[in-house]
Amino acid sequence: MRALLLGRVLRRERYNVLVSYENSVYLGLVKKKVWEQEKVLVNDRVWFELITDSEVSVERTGGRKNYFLRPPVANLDLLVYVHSFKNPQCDVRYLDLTLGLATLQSISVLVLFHKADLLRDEDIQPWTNLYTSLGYDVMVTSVYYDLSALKERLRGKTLLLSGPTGVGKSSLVKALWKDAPVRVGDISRVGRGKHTTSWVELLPLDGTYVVDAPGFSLLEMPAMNPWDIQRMFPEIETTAKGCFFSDCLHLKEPHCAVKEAVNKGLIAESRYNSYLYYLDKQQEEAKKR
Ligand SMILES: Nc1nc2c(ncn2[C@@H]2O[C@H](COP(=O)(O)OP(=O)(O)OP(=O)(O)O)[C@@H](O)[C@H]2O)c(=O)[nH]1
Ligand SMILES: [Zn+2]
Repeated sequence: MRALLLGRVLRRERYNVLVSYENSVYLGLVKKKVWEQEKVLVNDRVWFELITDSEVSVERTGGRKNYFLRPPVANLDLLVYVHSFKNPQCDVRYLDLTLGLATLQSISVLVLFHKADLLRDEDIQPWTNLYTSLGYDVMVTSVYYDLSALKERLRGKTLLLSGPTGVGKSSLVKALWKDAPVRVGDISRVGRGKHTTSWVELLPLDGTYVVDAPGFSLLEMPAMNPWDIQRMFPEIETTAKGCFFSDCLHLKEPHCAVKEAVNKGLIAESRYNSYLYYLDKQQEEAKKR
């Protein structure tokens, strides 16, 4: 048996992938069983065998430090979540979900409060204070501001840029890396939604790898239990230790330390509302299963 080589998946389409190994890129044919059982995600390490000069057979995936199925990507160094308060006014729920999902997998997150040119500093400051106090990394950005500190922060990382549609993700990529093959308002992307065949790939941009995943602008909530939802909100999880009932979900239970903390302003109401929203969503999903 020939020895297998270890490569990296740069791009994923239906049943095949592009695999980089040393300085070459190969078309990787994925065995049906491997595709179905292991999925094979963008940025996966994969063990492969050479078939021809340009084709390889992907035999299995290597270990993953983290992964998402939608978009199909693994081994992220950083999740960058872009939020704007105006044009569009985004719901912080999506921000809280992304932070929560990253927390569950111990992925570093960077929050960008973007389009800051449209707002006054004092409108953003309370939000920056909130998320910074929770231990998250926050930067206030605009394509009209100097982005060199952000570019430095991203250097060498493999990252996923997430955020509601229209928040400015493509514009940011274009502003950070002038020769990025990302077109602002690209018409060809329209319609490449959930049900159309599409590919996901890593864009090498000056030492940084950015996942290009059209149609997956926001992460989706996977199947979870109520305790996972609680773990997505570290300040709620910590405070819950003081609840009278050990299985308190912080809804209508008496002597709930979480609700007391919300009333006292120690836990932000917006965070508690996000928690309630995802708990409710989880329970709806659980009923369907
Ligand atoms: N005022 C202002 N407008 C911005 C900024 N960044 C992007 N925009 C504008 O916001 C609009 C949407 O930007 P895109 O980059 O297409 O947004 P996107 O997040 O990639 O959107 P999707 O591809 O739909 O997910 C465009 O009209 C941009 O010119 C900014 O910092 N300030
Ligand atoms: Zn409670």
